[in-house]
Amino acid sequence: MRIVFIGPPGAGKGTQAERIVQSYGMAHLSTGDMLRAARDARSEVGLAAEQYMSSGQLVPDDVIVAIIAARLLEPDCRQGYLLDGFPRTIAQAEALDQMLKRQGTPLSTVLELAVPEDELFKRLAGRGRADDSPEVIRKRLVAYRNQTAPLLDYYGKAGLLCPIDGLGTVDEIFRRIRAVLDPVAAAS
Ligand code: B4P
Repeated sequence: MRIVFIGPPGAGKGTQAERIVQSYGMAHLSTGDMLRAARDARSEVGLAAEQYMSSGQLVPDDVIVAIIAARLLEPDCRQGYLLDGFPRTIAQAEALDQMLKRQGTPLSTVLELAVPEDELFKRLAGRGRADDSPEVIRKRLVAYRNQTAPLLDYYGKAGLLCPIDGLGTVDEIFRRIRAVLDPVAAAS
């Protein structure tokens, strides 16, 4: 399976992604994790990305698209993958479409993890990462509304979007995800 996982900051994508990749055996491609690793390694890309991440902005599309284009060519992606946090803009989604078309590997499904904003504030305040201060969270939510939410319409029109209620315990939410993915896995 080739899956895209969309949701607002703090919806729990990373939390559920761990379970999905373990259950279904696929590569986990988290652009947030990749950027944090690049920043910690003090690479050129990581240091450039840091200024955007720490202020709640999205990292420029060309930087992220280049990272994903290289990653998708690695051997572990042949068995399928979960794109966690990518694409986050229409330009990224269009670039992904072109890559997948060239490879002849269409997406299987797009999961949207839906969580109301008041709950997102609670979860992110509890996590306490450097980019989880109230002011930065607000900026990230605005970026989500303006730049990422249009993807829901984009993938809805493509007939790929599956909304998941992201409220409840981690186990409850994972059961909802399984109910969507089991039939997709059986068909692929
Ligand atoms: P990401 O790393 O993708 O992070 P996120 O959206 O903040 O978090 P996620 O939804 O994974 O939440 P989590 O499971 O941790 O992005 C960070 C930054 O990187 C972006 O702001 C941007 O600058 C940059 N970036 C990444 N991808 C990019 C792209 N494609 N283009 C441009 N820029 C990009 O959960 C959050 C908290 O909730 C945790 O504390 C967790 O324990 C808790 N939680 C989870 N499930 C819960 C539940 N059911 N109930 C209660 N709490 C729960």
